[in-house]
Amino acid sequence: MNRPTVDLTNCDREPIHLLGAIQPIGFLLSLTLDWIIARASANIAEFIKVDDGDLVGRPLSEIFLPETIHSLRNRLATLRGANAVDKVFDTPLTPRGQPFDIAIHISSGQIVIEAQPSAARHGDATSMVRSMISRLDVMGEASAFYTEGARQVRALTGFDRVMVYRFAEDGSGEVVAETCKPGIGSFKGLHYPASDIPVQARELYKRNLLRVISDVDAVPVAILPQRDEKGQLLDLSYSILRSVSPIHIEYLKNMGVRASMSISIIVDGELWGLFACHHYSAKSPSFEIRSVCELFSQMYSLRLESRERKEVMDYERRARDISDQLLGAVATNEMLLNDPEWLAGVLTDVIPAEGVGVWINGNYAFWGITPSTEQFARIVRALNTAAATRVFATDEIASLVPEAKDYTESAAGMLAIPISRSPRDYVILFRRELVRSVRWAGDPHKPVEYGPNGPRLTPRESFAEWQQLVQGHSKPFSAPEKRVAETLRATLIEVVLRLAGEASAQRD
Ligand code: BLA
Repeated sequence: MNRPTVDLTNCDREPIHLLGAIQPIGFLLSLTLDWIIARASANIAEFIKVDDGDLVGRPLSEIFLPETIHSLRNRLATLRGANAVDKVFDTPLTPRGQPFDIAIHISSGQIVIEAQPSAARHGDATSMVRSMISRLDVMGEASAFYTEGARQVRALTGFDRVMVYRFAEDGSGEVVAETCKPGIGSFKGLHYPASDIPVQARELYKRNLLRVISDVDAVPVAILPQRDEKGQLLDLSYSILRSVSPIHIEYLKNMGVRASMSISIIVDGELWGLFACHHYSAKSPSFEIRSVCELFSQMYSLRLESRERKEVMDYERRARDISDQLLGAVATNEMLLNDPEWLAGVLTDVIPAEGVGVWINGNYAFWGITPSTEQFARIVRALNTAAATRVFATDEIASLVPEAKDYTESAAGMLAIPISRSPRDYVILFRRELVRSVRWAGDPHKPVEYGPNGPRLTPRESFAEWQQLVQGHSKPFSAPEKRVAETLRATLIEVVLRLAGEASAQRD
């Protein structure tokens, strides 16, 4: 089996967990389940004294101290599940050898041991995380909560830049918070296309919460033999030292970044985002710091999850209040058409939009930035033929009305609420094209040079790529927004019925 050639068009297919190499900051051994060495990274002699000759096929007990093997066996016995990794700190591996930090896990039916020379310990991980977390609990606004998370990670790790990178539903992302050393420019507010962190990487990051790239200039070290007798490569999904995709290395190089680390933020079982860290010289956080980061991120994710639940509840409560306001206002507003500004104010309070159009019995009224009357009429006709009896939302009106691609500066997306039983009357919320509402922040680092994969792998180019991808699209209407719109539809139908009732009573 040959490895597929990876280029910028098929990044999703690069098997990043099967690259067969580690970073040179430590070494790796894989063992059969009876502790016979099956594979070793080619750099092992740089770390421990081994006799000449091949290690493969020899019992680990010929090399490691018996007490070290004993504590590793204990760790293995208490590992929770196949996907767990345990660590032992500050332990010598060989007689009179230096102490190592060691990680142990099971993969592809083998025991995987990774070791890195010990670093100075910081203290008790749990109490460190507790004090980091306590500072988060006083953060009110979401943006303050994100920034404080980034600050805590930076204080712990000392990376030059720490960002909170948040994924959108389509896999693209935005830097929503950032803290960095002065004078290195800002990425805050920038958006990037989904392909910058391809699908298989996002999947892996849901399972394995942290990865470090210590030095983009370091030469990866092969794990030998690459394949076992069944022809299998060692699955490095849970490896601590895994060497990473050369395409991503080039991306970092073009950014001028020398070392990077990212930690997954998981909300409701999905990859919500990452703490993304950059350093402008080589950097290799210790196993202990990595563990604290992972634990912090898990606690942070739980806090975020409950904040987001509360936000949805608050949002739905506000939507109910708005429904009540609409119903209550009928007595004073004879016709919705007479005061579109009031109606828009009420609606956009819960579903942000730049413009609102109301269409009742062939009469219409507008507020904000909307298509023209003729364009609006054609949208309504298209909606009628689409038999919209429920709320209809799209981030690309042109998918329904092709001419809409010519007026994305006034409306690129819409949410249409049918407000009469026959689908003829509507309240429509309009959103402008997304790229127009996004800020191009700061002046990101100039790329140092372009590598073999060309200029696409730079932050500025990926912002341009993202701009192209979202051209003609608005910010999509979210699932909670669509749910709220359904509630408002029921209310508006009732309002319209009442208005019709009042009108006919006045005529009688
Ligand atoms: C991985 N891409 C990543 C990672 C990040 C980014 C954070 C995780 C690895 C890490 O911690 O460094 C992207 N980094 C960003 C973004 C910002 C940032 C958006 O700082 C914004 C400020 N990358 C590309 C293209 C491809 C690609 C075009 O730009 C593929 C053709 C691939 N990115 C790619 C791959 C990985 C990756 C394969 C996985 C690396 C690995 O874990 O092995």
